Amino acid sequence: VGLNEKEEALVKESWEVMKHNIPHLSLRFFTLILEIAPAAKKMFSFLKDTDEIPQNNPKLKAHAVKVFKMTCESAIQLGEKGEVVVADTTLKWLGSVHLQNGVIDPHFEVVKEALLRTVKEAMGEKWSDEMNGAWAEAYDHLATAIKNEMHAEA
Ligand code: HEM
Ligand code: ISQ
Repeated sequence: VGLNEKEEALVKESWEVMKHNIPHLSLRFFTLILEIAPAAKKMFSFLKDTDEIPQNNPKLKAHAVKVFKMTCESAIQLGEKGEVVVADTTLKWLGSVHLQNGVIDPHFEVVKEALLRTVKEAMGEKWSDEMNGAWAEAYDHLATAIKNEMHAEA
């Protein structure tokens, strides 16, 4: 089951606003992940040997943009088709990347919280509980698909 029409509209509406500010929001998203779970820093290859503020790290920026866009685009697709549409090979790849980097299921809650806070900050006045719920549901679908791949491989 995907999103209902109202939720789909809310996800689309917020993406229309957020897509004009992708680099900034991507960094904000990652910064929130590390704020919620500082220990996660050592999991990311591009941060291991640096105390540098994430803002100045081009590799981090590229990764964060990719992840943020993927999450948003999959939310939109979920609204339209009612299923997670990330290419099958991509889903398998995501499963193994995360498994290899030591990601475990509870970590997905951290990333979820960071994503929802990013949306909230980005939308300001336009943010609503319903919008939050729509993003939460969209994220859960993608996260579940990745976790399933991780479990299949483990
Ligand atoms: C790598 C997406 C959840 C930690 C990646 C990559 C993508 C991605 C696309 C590959 C980046 C690249 O090589 O260009 C996602 C999505 C998630 C998710 C869509 C949720 C729906 C998580 C969670 C964690 C996590 C919960 C745990 C903190 C990592 C790590 C890497 C990675 C450590 C490897 C980074 C490196 O190369 O050093 N993720 N991710 N991800 N992800 Fe995630
Ligand atoms: C990988 N997986 C989840 C979230 C991320 C945020 C920034 C950079 C890489 C990521």
